Amino acid sequence: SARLLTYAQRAENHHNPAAKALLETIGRKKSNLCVSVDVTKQADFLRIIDVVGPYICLVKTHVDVIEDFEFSMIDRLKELSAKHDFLIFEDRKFADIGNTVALQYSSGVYKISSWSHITNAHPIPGPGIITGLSSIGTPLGRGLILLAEMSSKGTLASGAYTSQAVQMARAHRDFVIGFIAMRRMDGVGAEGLDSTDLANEDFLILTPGVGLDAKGDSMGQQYRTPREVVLESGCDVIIVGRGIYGKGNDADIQAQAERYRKEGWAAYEERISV
Ligand code: 6AU
Repeated sequence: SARLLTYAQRAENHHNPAAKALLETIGRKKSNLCVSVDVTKQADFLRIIDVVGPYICLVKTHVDVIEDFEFSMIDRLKELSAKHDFLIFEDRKFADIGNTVALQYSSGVYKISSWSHITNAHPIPGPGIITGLSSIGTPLGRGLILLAEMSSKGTLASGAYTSQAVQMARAHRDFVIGFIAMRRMDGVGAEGLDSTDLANEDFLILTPGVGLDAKGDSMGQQYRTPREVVLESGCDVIIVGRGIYGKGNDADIQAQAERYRKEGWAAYEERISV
């Protein structure tokens, strides 16, 4: 199973360009850290990314929370992505019919498909959401992450819902590169499927709800440590927001980014060594 392979080995086996590039970047930078930059001003957004850039494989954005958004911010983001060698993940959480999500992905103010290597979607509408997003994203070499589980208390994404999300992804392995999930999805919803085929499948598990200093927030978020997430649950990328950008001045933010990078990488090294 992919759980015991190195990121570099997995990069060689991957055909989706975004998944391949992400796995290569993780190996090259020795970082499985994705920073989520959920701030509301362009200047703060760009400054934080410049500070954490050296320590991350991926920046996760919520562009629709930026109050003073101008499209030139995307050009600056792309420059930082080249300067620091990271990929971009717009956390759009699409959740509509195929035709609508294709428009939301390609058009409007943000034109997400033109700059975001990876985006995500809820499986709730059924496979048409993948077809719609793929019609835009596949020609551009993009990758899609499905939300198979969530980090929040009381989430409805569990049990049969999670299994069916994984089954939807298996039917579109060229474009769906992985999941937002709290654990590996190996074998989930796989009853009756060919075991060698399953052993060769390699979905990336990107996991939010990661924090070293808090257990949660007042609105249902729940945190686990990088060690619990990567070593015990077998996830591939830790997504950290307030645990990094919420920690004060630039020096503090930089120190936190380095701390989470080290913790996430040590947990991975321990995982592949057993
Ligand atoms: O570290 P935090 O709690 O400050 O931020 C976590 C980030 C937020 C959420 O929108 C996002 O991760 N997130 C997601 C994603 C990435 O899809 C899913 C989920 O289940 N929980 C979660 O927190 O930007």
